[in-house]
Parts: sequence; C-alpha cells; structure tokens
Amino acid sequence: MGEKESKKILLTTMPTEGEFVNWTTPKFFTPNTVKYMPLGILSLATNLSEKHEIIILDPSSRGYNIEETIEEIEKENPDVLGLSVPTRRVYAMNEILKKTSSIYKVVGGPHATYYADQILKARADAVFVGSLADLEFKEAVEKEVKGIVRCNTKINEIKFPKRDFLDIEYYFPPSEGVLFQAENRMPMFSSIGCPNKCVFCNVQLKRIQYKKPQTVVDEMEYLYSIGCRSVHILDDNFNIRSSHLNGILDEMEDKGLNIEWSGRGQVKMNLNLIERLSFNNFKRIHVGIEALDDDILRFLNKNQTIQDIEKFCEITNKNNIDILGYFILGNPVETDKYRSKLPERIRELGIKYPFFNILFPEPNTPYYTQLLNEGFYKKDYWGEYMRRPTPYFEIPYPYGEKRKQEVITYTNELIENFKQEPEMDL
Ligand code: B12
Repeated sequence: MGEKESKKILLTTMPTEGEFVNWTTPKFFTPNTVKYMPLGILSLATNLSEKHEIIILDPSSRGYNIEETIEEIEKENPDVLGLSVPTRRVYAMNEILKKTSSIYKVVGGPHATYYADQILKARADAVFVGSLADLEFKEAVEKEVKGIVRCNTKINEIKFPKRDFLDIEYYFPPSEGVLFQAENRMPMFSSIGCPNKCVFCNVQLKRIQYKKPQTVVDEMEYLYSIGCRSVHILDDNFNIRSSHLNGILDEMEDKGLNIEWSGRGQVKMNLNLIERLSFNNFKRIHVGIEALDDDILRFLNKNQTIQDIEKFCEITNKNNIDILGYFILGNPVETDKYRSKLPERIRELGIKYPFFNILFPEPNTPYYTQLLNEGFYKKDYWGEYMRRPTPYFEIPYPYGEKRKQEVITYTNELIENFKQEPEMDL
C-alpha cells in the first residue's frame, strides 16, 4: 500500500481475561463500575493523519474476553492493528497477535518499554518503546516501519486526545456504587512522569514533561463542551511543580473557567497553593499516603514523612478539599500495633476516602528485585513467566501463605471499617 492511501487503523486496549493475578486490591480483581477512556490510544488516533479511517476498541472497559476481542478485530479487518498493552495482560496480547490476520500489527504502551524483544518474537511487526509515541506511530503507519521504534514525542508537539472516537456517555461514572460523586467526570493528563523512586512502582524511567497551561485549560473547556462537569487530572503526579499549577490557575482565571476539577499527585507540594486551588473549584486530591509510619515510608522509599502528611492534611482540610489517600498494607516492617491504630489515625487526619491496597511485587520494580536479592524468591518468577505467559499466573506470596491470608483479611476488615464501595478508583 502506498503512502498516500487511506488505511483502516484499529487501536485497542487489552481484555482482562488471563491477566496475571495480583493481590493489590484483594476483593476486587475486576473493577467494572468506574470506566475510564483509554487516553493513550485516543491520543494516537487524534494525532494521525485525517485521511485514515480509525476505529477504537476498548475490551478492557467493555468486558470482552479474548475471543470476543479477536472477533471484533477480524470483523473490521483493519490494515493496521495497534495493541496498547499493560504488562499484566501479556497473555491476551500473545493470543491476539497469534489469532488476528492484519498485515501490520504493532504494540505500544507500558509493556513495550521493557519487553520489546519478546513482543517481536510473539509476532508483532513493530514495537514502540518510550513514554509518548504519537509522532513515531504516525510515521510508522505510512511506512509500515518494522522492528523496535524508539519514541521521543514531546508533550507539546501533539494535540490533546479527542474523545468522540468513543461513546462518551458510556464512560460517565454511575450515580451509585462509587467512592465519591463527581458529575460526568472525565480524566485528562496535564503532565507525564514522576521524579520519585518508590520501590513498588514500575514506571521509574519516565522523563517529566508538562503540557502548556493554555493547552490544559483548552482541553478542560473541550471536556465541558462534550458534557463533562468534573475534570480529573489523572497524571502520574500533577502537583510537583508550582509553576505548572500556577500556570493552569492563571489561565482558568483569565478565561473565567469555573468547572469542578480534581487531580492525582503527592502530599509534598507547595502548600501555599492549596487555598488558590480551592478558590478555583478544585474539589478533591488523590495522593499516595501509603503509610502513617516513617519506617514503612522509608522501606517503600517514599519521598515523604509523617510530618509532610500531617501538614498537607491540615491545610487541605482547612480549605475544604477532599482527600483520597492510597494506603499500602502488608509491608514487611508493619507491626500489629501500627495496624490497630491505623483507622483512628486516618480519621484524625481527616482523610475522607482512604483506599487500601496490598504491597505487590510487580515485574520491573525495585521491590521485586529486592525480594530476589534477599532470597525471598529463589528464582526469577517474572523472567520465566514473560518467556511463556500462562493465563492467570499467580506469583507466590513472598512471606508465605499464612501471612498472605492475614494481610488480606486485615485489609478487607479495614475496607469494611470505612464502608468503602467495592470499587477501585484512580
Ligand atoms: C491514566 C492511566 C490509566 C487510565 C487510562 C489509561 C490509558 N492511558 O489508556 C485507566 C484508568 C483506564 C487505566 C487503566 C489501567 N491501567 Co493505568 N495508568 C494510567 C497512568 C496514570 C497514565 C497513563 C496515561 O494516560 N498517560 C498519557 C497517555 C497519552 O500515555 P499512554 O497511555 O502511556 O500512551 C502513550 C504511549 O504509551 C504509547 N502507547 C500506548 N499504547 C499504545 C499502542 C500502540 C499501538 C502504540 C504505537 C503506542 C502506544 O503512545 C501513547 C500516546 O503517546 C499510567 C501511569 C504511567 N506512568 O503511564 C498508569 C499505568 C499505565 N496503568 C497501569 C495499569 C496496570 C492499568 C490497568 C491494567 C489497571 C487495572 N487494574 O485494570 C488498566 C489497564 C487499562 C487498559 N487501557 O488496558 C500500569 C501499567 C504497568 C505496566 N507496566 O504494565 C501503569 C504504568 C501504572 C502503574 N505504575 O502501575 N490506567
């Protein structure tokens, strides 16, 4: 096919079927109530040449299994098939690559960064490595580039993702069964990357890039125009840099934009900005608290102390911004005393929506490497699994089955204690 012709391009997320088991959120392995649009492939689609026909599939949100996903793809018979793959869905990726008939199949997303060679062996024609891939993908579609493509797209060189490739209303949160109410909430990203090196995180390599404030606020206005009434900035870490926040606030004030908004970031921020955020209709902040104990925070290499958490909570509450705090339980340095005091301390700090997770050794995390080095794991389970992914693989719990049950029971008790709705939320 020549460079000038229009192609049919199908971009898809991965179905959950067969994904490796992780005990992060114990009761709720398959969250389905809250759905988010797949921003990565929407961004790719928006930045392609307009001459192409583009189809977006989201089996991840739609709940399709692998077979249904393959059927949908085959029905469309695309010239280009693009898969967006998180590591835990590598089994589904392999099946889809094996059983679809597009002549040009490519893979991108978080899994591609670490496992490009294995993905090529699994029959992909090209693999896109790096955090933003829009410009490289655009070129590859025209030239059918093969092999590993190293990506270096800059955040301000691309257009923000258009949402109308998908049925927008399908993604609005329901009015029941959710942790908090936010009318027609939609996510967007204003930056990528994070400077911290927490041991449990598998995104250690991303260089930080910020969108221009003007583009951020243009995107908020666009979201409003398509029915959104609550914008969620779903960045890796949106509030590290004061000038980024001030820029957005200046722009919102200049334009008189008064939409409700929220964001995902860290407790260590310029606390002087909180009042101004609140004044500009900022309603809720999602932060990784992880633990209320300095030893645990140190173990996690979390760049914050109890004192930072306390100051942050005090000022945020004073300004009527709700706190959604993520916690990690099951740390090896956690004591019974710590656990029994935790609910009370969370209430004292005014963390309105505590969200409990269990420490999990994801592939490519410092925590997993540490478990290997210290002999808790006698072999490289993930290395082996990646060479031959089997459905629903479960890595053994590093501290034994008995301990695992204790941690799960205790975590579920905490969830009950706060009467959380059974739904994961980012
Ligand atoms: C927002 C977000 C979400 C949102 C939106 C996802 C999205 N963007 O499509 C929602 C809530 C849906 C989500 C869900 C999940 N997420 Co998420 N998510 C994120 C977060 C915070 C930011 C991603 C983002 O929007 N970036 C901005 C967009 C533009 O970039 P992008 O998605 O990376 O896409 C660019 C490139 O990766 C590349 N690319 C991506 N796909 C493809 C495909 C092709 C063909 C090509 C060429 C290129 C390409 O080009 C894109 C545009 O430049 C990241 C953290 C991070 N650091 O990346 C976690 C992260 C990606 N998520 C993660 C996980 C585990 C999940 C879930 C599996 C969780 C679950 N329990 O179900 C699901 C998978 C859903 C799916 N789409 O299949 C992990 C992945 C870990 C890993 N190594 O695999 C991350 C890294 C968080 C973490 N540290 O654990 N997520």
